[in-house]
Amino acid sequence: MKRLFLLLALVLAMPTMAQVSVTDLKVNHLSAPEGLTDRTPSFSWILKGDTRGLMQSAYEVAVYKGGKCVWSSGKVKSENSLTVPYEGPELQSGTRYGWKVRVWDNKGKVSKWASSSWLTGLFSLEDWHAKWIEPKLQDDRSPIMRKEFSVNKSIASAVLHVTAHGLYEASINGKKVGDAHLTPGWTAYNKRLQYQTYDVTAMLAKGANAFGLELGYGWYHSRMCFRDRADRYMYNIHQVGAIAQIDITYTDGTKESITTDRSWKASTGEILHSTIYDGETIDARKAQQGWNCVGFDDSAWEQVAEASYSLGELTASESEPVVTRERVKPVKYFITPAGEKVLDFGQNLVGREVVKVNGKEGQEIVISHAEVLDEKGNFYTTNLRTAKAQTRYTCREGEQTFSTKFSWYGFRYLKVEGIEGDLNLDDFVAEVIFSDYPETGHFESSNSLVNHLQSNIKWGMRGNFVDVPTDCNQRDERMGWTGDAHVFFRTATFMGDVQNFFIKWLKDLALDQWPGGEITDLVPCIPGWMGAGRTGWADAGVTIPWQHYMAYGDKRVLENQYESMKRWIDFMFRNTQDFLWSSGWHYGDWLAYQAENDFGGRSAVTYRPLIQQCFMVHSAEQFIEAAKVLGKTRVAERYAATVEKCKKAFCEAYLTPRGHLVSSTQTAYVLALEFDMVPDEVRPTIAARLAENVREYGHLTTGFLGTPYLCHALSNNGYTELAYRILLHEGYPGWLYSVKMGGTTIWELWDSMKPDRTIPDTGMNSFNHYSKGAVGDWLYREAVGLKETSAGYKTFMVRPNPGGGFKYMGADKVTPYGRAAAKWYDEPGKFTLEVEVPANTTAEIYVPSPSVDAVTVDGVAVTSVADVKVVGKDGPYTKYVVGSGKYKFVANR
Ligand code: RAM
Repeated sequence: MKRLFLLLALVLAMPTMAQVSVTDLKVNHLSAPEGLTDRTPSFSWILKGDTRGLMQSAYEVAVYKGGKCVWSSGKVKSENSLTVPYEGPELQSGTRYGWKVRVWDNKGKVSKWASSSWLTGLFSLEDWHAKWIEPKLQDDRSPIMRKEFSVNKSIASAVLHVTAHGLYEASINGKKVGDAHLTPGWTAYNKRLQYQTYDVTAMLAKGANAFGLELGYGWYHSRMCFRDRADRYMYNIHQVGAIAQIDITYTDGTKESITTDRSWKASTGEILHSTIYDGETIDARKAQQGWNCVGFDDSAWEQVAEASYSLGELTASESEPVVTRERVKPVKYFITPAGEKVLDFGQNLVGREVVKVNGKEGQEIVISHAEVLDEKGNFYTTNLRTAKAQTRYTCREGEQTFSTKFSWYGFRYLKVEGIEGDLNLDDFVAEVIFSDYPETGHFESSNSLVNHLQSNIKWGMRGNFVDVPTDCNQRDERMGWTGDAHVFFRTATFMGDVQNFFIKWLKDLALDQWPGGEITDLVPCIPGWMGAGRTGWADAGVTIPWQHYMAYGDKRVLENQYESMKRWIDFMFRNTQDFLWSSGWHYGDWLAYQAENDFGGRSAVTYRPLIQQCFMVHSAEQFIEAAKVLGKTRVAERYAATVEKCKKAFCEAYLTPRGHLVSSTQTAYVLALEFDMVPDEVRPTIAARLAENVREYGHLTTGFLGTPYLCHALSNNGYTELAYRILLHEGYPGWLYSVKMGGTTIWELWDSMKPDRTIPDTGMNSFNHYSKGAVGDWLYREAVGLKETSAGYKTFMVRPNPGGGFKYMGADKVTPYGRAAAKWYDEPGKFTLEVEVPANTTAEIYVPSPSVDAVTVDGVAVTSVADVKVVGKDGPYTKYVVGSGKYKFVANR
């Protein structure tokens, strides 16, 4: 009986004892990507298992083509699970490769194989057999183009490669290919254009097939940039057009390509006009039903023209596409005092509405978009500036559903004209679109206002990560401002796996960089935009690659960006005089606190050359770290010597003997502290000046450049309570002001809306601008205290900074090694810290407690837990080192 019991216990325990397993297989950080043209792609995976202290000791990777192994790494003794390069024979175009991996843990146990695949793009220009085709356009209508072809043998695989000058939607036999929007995405179009690759094997039929392409104007052909430019051909290079080919491999081994060429026919459909700022005009009566299906009569259609553009601009896309990620229902319908019919979605979002209507032939419906209502409760669009942001739809007879295809909007409210009677909430839904990066981070606390702030940060990120990082996504701007991306990037890396999103963008940044090394204000840069080399904006080109490496642990981003980083540092160094950089025009601490009347001299203006010097040093120091990682020690030493001289020059120029900075602003003190500009012995004085300033104002005064570092500078220098005071300030200026005012995203101005709900018409006022959401980084990495100590969170720490009256606070993040989490509870007499450490990593845990004797783990004295290494006292903390697993530390106080 006893033996039976034992056996049963053993069987029940099996799943948990079950070994280490491997999940989340990725190639170049993407799950089963289609269209990679990296000849040495890199493999990564995540280890899972229940045992504490689980590490990988070895791995084996094998790559297959058509069931045959083309490369095996053999068993490699290594902890590397992030960046294992393919080292097999040359990869072939348009081919699906399978791959599998197994790992050995630190006890020698081996996992089962886990497998995945990827599909290659076109490695060489000769692989392109298609021709660029262009419809002959008379007006603004969106062209539709089609071709039928027949398939007579059985298909082994069919792969579509496609792109457009403008935007495209491809379809086969009446069905849209893939679920992406706004393809081919936005790049520095005058230098490179992405194409996408899709596995369309399952979409083709034996016999006749129809291949359709619908084109929109998109970034390529819309007016872009807030100067009211009429020229539609923004990039002014080519007409709207497309190039596409379906490469078919038959089961008998023969191949055929169905390509765009002169044999295609073109017409126009229901989209009469579609641009980024102004929206879409659709006439359902003009729709040509079944145009992309077999058997459609296209005899009245025109033949397309062929264009012989160089194919050199084509590049495989490597980031996640923009897709519909959420659907939001309206929460309220009401009529404004001005008599407008308005729907409220309860959330400021970026996307488009889908509308169901029982229409009369010729009935015109106009839908306008707004982020806010004015102080009287009326629909407010002044802040959209010249952007019309309207869907104009003309109905056919009967039930119909419509939405835009090539335009999208930033809105919380819709104004609906042209529908009689009351609106029915069920007839409307908003599709939220943004890039398909995995959302990896969460934060929660005992303070509901701060939780709301976190939600606003998340929605601000969603709304502005639409293929490129934009400043805003509603007015006539929506551009890739480098400064905004720079200051928000660290927060973004916690919230999402935005590796590929930024790998793509950084390539454009380097391509748009000026010959002298200046990085442009906008990436992709708008043709004719002359701004470049501005401090805090151009630094995106150094800070983002460096922080990218620290967040995700793949040094290829540093290899790719190294020259670009160096050129920007060289530009600044070259322009110094006696090691001080003060030339050029700069945005400075953009949108810092301004007092309404400044008789008291309270506006926070920071001397711009002082800011320049700080960012120059900070960028140079990150560049030096990058050079070290890449083994360029001589370069690192040389630049370090210059940096020291720049710091000395900073102190001589801007620091008074009694520890004032020439600009006595929060931003000046914050940058001096966080960028390590002053000697150690001066730090306490500078920190005290900062604290004094914060107390005197009772709130923050920082703009774009000081804000991301403000709370860090306080909590890193012994003023954690002041950091919380600033965070929790509910009036203007502060993060919770907009929360209290009902904001559901981050605002561009600290007072985008006044307390009486009037909206200042400053000519620049967005309600969805993520930059000030940069405080998220402080919440996750300092307040909760979950912070990497080496690249990619291979090692990290949990060092909480409790305070501010919070009863609990927690954050979790899927790191490249798996989920890491920390949550603290601050109760009278007791501090609890729950942590989760993923396999193949180790963490340093800091518990606020006077001695290790007061600390338990999972209910037993910490000193008696074998899995926890006690390091000892460290300031107000006691410190421990742990391997993977879940732990609950309790400090009795
Ligand atoms: C405005 C926006 C943007 C900022 C630039 C300098 O257009 O506020 O976010 O980066 O100015």
